[in-house]
Amino acid sequence: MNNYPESKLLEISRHFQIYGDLLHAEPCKIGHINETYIATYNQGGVQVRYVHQRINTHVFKDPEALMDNFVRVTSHQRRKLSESGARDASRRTLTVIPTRDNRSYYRNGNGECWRTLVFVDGVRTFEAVETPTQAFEAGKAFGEFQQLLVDLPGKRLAETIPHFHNTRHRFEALQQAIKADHANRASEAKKEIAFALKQEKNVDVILNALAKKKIPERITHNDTKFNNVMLDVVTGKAMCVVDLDTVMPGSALYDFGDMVRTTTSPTLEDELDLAKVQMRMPMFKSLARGYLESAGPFLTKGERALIAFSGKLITFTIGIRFLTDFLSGDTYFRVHRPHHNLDRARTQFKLVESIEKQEAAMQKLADAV
Ligand code: GN1
Ligand code: MG
Repeated sequence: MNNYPESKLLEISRHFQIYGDLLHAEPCKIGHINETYIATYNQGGVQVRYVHQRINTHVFKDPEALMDNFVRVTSHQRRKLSESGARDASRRTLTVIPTRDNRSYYRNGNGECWRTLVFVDGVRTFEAVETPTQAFEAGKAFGEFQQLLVDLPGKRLAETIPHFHNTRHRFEALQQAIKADHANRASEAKKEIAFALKQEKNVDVILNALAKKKIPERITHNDTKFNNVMLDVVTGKAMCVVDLDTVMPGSALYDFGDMVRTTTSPTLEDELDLAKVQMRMPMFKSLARGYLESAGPFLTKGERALIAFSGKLITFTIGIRFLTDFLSGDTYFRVHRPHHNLDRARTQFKLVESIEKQEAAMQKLADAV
């Protein structure tokens, strides 16, 4: 990551409604897409922190629409939380600090787009789940996130990345990348390519269910990685989910599937030792219990029936995205070593196999919650 010089950050920060002097700022290294800085200000003698984030406009081509979604979603959630008497509403949902001309983000002369958020204190994220309780908390938090949005008023949210979890679209992109072989890497990924192409039978299942209205479109988070849940450092309870750039119309199953991908294996998504990569049933059980505790009341039968399958499908979908990016020369996901995207793809595919072996038992368990 390129560290943004503090002097430039100072210039950016002046455009937001922050009243204080910037003391220092540190980059936050989580995430493959945006650039994030935690900045500390002296505000009337008190140290206050804010989050400055540069939106990756190669990935998010319409920052205006994205920030419109962001503000609508977070304001609605905060209003509902305060009305229900929830304590700590400003730790439970993100708060956008407007610019001095009352916009939700600032675009500088170079076309860079920046937003600023209230820093949520006393919370932390984890890259990998350590206990079943954490899996439970993650499930519950994303279920609540969806639940707070079931009655969002106004027009349909904008699609910040069109076809984001559209597995057919992702599969076609992979086929094209194999054919083009721009970076001359297909020969290094023969096994992974063969595995991916063999999975075509699963590609349209959720898309067809959506198209035939067997499952509903909902407002979903779409990036429900475990490291997007902030857990309270004292109680271990989930406080807030972050990374709201992909909040848009989707399927609840995509959210649940990505939780399965990122909470049930003891490994990180780029683990090299594939023997360690596996779907662990106790984690799945806690995750499903947490999710169904908050999302159960609004999920339909059709959605519930695909709970276990969704874990396999989303893990596969992210896997083919990594593989496509590897074949295309690493243009999308930030990489930190050669073959990084190939390693990530391999890990996802190992997890797909592990889920597939246990899929029937997983579904049975979810049905019994
Ligand atoms: C990206 O940047 P980050 O880590 O929040 C990606 C997700 C992938 C994830 C894989 C906008 O998320 O879709 O699941 O990497 N986000 C976007 O780790 O493409
Ligand atoms: Mg993200």
